[in-house]
Amino acid sequence: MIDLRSDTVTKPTEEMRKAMYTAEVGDDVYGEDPAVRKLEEAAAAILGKEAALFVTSGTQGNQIAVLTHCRPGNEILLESESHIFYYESGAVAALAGVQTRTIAGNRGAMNPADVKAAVRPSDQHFPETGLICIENTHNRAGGAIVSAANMEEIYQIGRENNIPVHVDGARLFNAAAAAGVPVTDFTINCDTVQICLSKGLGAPVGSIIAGSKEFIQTAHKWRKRLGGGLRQAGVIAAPGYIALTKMRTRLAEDHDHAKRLANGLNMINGIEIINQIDTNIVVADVAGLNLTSEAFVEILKQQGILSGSFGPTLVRFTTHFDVTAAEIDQAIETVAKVSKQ
Ligand code: TLP
Repeated sequence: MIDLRSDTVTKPTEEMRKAMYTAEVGDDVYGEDPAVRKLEEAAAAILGKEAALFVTSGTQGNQIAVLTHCRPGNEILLESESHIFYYESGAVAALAGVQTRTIAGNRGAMNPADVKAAVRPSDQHFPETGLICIENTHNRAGGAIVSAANMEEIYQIGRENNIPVHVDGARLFNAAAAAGVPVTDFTINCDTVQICLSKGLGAPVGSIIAGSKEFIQTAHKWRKRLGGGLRQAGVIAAPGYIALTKMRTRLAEDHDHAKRLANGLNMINGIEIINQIDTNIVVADVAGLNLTSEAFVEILKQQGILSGSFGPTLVRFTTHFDVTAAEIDQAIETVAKVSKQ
């Protein structure tokens, strides 16, 4: 099987598995796990924030951020197809008791003028705008990079109105690698950030949230409330540390593979690649084959290629370190074959 469903499917490397085995551990709820501390300190330094917290998943990290920044009855501003809005099971409503106000973006980037216009004036009728969320790279926009300049303008609006800005940076290191800049070029333009260790970086589990010391202190409490206070968590933090410190530099390879895949698929009659390939996500429209995405995904699966339905006729392919260039070519050949039938 060539698994292009997501970059979440990677298996831990040999080095990660060894690190799990040898990790020095303690009870992290007491703050006594050396491997967790090492990961959190490294993450805070790399992300340019005062402090960081190891959390179980990207979803948990985003939710802790919303819970920490907001009060029930607040309104949060976020892009119309952002993960927090689209893919987190309505958690912001169910857990934080906030309402969402979505802003349609261009390739995942919200227009700062739209964000400014959506900020609520002080009036007893209105909810208070409690948070602005930016997603970078933007998943449903096909791994599009939101520019640091766009983030800076939105962050400025946040500061002028006393509204914090959170970045869902599940794939922020992909953005940094593709733009050829340090990740701090992005994180300087937000109060808090969530990054996933278990996507392109290849760790088996875990995310990091980072921000001010004060934010992380409150976030600790929310993590505990959500059942995310883990004990000898060093066994999962240790591979996370390797992911964070050693896997960032190879993300460019995934981006090259995505371009190779997109170019190959685009040559096939009936398939149209609809996104600009900034990073590791390729979105194909299969309407020209007179198939639904679900039917197409199923046919491909029978031929040993896994992909994901991304809309009625849209199919997502995501590259990652467990897929080689030869397998990308094999995937293109297979799609060409099934498209002729
Ligand atoms: N995205 C997953 C699915 O949930 C769609 C994927 O396969 O792409 N933010 C962004 C931008 C994400 O893409 C994801 C995961 C998350 C947050 C949540 O991370 P996890 O899965 O660790 O909760």
